[in-house]
Amino acid sequence: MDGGVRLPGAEAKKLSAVEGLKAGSHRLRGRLAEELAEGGTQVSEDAYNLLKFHGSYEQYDRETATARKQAGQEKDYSFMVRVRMPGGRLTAAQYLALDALSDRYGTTGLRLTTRQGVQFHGIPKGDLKPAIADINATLLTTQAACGDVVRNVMTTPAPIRDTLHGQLDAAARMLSSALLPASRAYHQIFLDEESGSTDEVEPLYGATYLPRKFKIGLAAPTDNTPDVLTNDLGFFAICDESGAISHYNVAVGGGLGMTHNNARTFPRLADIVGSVPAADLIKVTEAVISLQRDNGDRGDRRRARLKYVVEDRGVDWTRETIGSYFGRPLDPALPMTPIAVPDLLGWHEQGNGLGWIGVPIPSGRIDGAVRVALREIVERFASDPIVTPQQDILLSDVAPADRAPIEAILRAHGVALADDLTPISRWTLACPALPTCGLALTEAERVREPLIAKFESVLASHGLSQERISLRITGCPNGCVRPYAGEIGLVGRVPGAYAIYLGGDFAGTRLSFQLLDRVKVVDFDAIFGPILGAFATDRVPGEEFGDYCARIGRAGLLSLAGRAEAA
Ligand code: SRM
Ligand code: SF4
Repeated sequence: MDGGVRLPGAEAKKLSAVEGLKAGSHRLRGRLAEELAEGGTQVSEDAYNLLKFHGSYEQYDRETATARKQAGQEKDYSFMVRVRMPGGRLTAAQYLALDALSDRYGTTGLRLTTRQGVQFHGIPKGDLKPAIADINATLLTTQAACGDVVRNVMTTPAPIRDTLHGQLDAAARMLSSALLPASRAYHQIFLDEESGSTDEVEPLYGATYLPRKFKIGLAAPTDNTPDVLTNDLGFFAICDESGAISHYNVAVGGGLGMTHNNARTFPRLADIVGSVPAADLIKVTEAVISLQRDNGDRGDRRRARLKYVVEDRGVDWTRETIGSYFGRPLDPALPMTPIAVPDLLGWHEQGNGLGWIGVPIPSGRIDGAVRVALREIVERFASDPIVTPQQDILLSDVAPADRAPIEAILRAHGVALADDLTPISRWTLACPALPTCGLALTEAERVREPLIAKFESVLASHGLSQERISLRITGCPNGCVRPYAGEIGLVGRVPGAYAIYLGGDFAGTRLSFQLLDRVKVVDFDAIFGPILGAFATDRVPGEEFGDYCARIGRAGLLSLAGRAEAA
């Protein structure tokens, strides 16, 4: 796929071009500073790849590309910028600064991401440096929000003021800052830090950083909203009798991206390989990162994630090898309470006399009236927002007396609150897809509402309107809203058609399977109608939809849908 370079060594292996780029980039600098100063609307391919490490993607408006080409014009280029904010936590001041930034640089509002980040779309090349500098002025960063490094660290978002949640929040922040690259490239290119060495030692990452992106999530088993098992490295907190975290169970090798028609690529959930005392969190994290640094496939970027190392070498090898980096074998995994995903929308108590309201944000898009409402609330009540892995926002630290005025502001701006929505609408995720995502094969965010309406009507016809079902829609198989870990996954295939995935569980502990490929949206009713109808009548008491699908299996579901021939 990539051009490739060969590095010296007995077993010279063809490395992907990005490996050569990283090695020769002087710790992620390349000619980025020069290119950003050169004017124009786009950057070179090398700069495109290095920019990711600093939190930005060059994109173009896919909608106008063909017409512009026919008119002899270049594509409408702009830059997406992603903020790294562990656990999705923002202060009120930071939120307001990000909101103001959207006006200053004319972006399409703020977009909350499935990894608890915030993205801006539509920043012109000439504004990239000042926009990133402005984000840093809020004490946030875009450094390592993308690229072959540890990405935004996720954790349970609920602002419950107990020891467990406080420790998880602190752990996510600690890991996030400890795992930033040592290179000062970012500070020199975007923040005008004076140049010093351009070949800093990267003690953990090394000169070529990691083979691929690396994702970390931490959770309490009682709140797996971060879908911890879909991360390269996941942690489940184990508490002692006082309620403090004493240990973590360590899960390794999750990841969801795959390529249609390439069976060598596949989604995978992480395996729990053991446990460590809480004090060893950073040490075991560095051990797992080192394992991936030294063993991940640097020749094929489609197969470079840690999940393929774990799958190819086996879980036992992985456990032992982590132990050798860690300095001793991991302890056996500890018993956990069942993994669950609670509903964080609506009003909740924090445990300190204050409360939070979870406000549903369809596809995480904060624009128009909802943006005005959130700004007014955060300004007036100094509530600190938290982005959830479901692309929603929690407004924390609300005094009991402020609940009614906050709700009134939301209502005055026509913001749908949790109680106004059906469960399927509350639990639907959709990725940006068209027109910004360069990899999108189909629509996702822009068909979210019509698809929900379709499901709502089928569910209503079977008396299932109040059934909690998770629906995840993506514009391609990369899996950005974790479609293979939900109950219904619709994965973009060709325009107007999706692959259907079923049988995952709500709590994110079981992968789904592909029921059918290339299903046109007009055929959804004919497929989901009979399956949901059978679920309504044949489920065992308390059985959830994902569990029902797993129990009936692919062949059974296909026969219900009248597609037995596809089995
Ligand atoms: Fe993602 C690439 C958006 C979470 C798997 N993802 C992309 C890009 C950057 C497209 C590109 O490479 O040109 C998308 C930008 C679209 C746009 O216009 O904004 C994109 N991914 C997103 C976001 C914004 C989706 C959302 O609706 O929120 C999420 C940003 C999270 C963040 O703040 O960091 C996002 N992406 C995910 C997740 C979910 C997660 O991490 O919990 C996954 C699946 C888990 C995983 O990594 O396996 C995910 N994105 C991918 C992949 C496949 C990676 C793989 O190794 O298989 C790609 C493609 C790639 O890296 O080559 C990708
Ligand atoms: Fe783009 Fe595909 Fe990710 Fe959607 S799932 S944002 S289409 S890469």
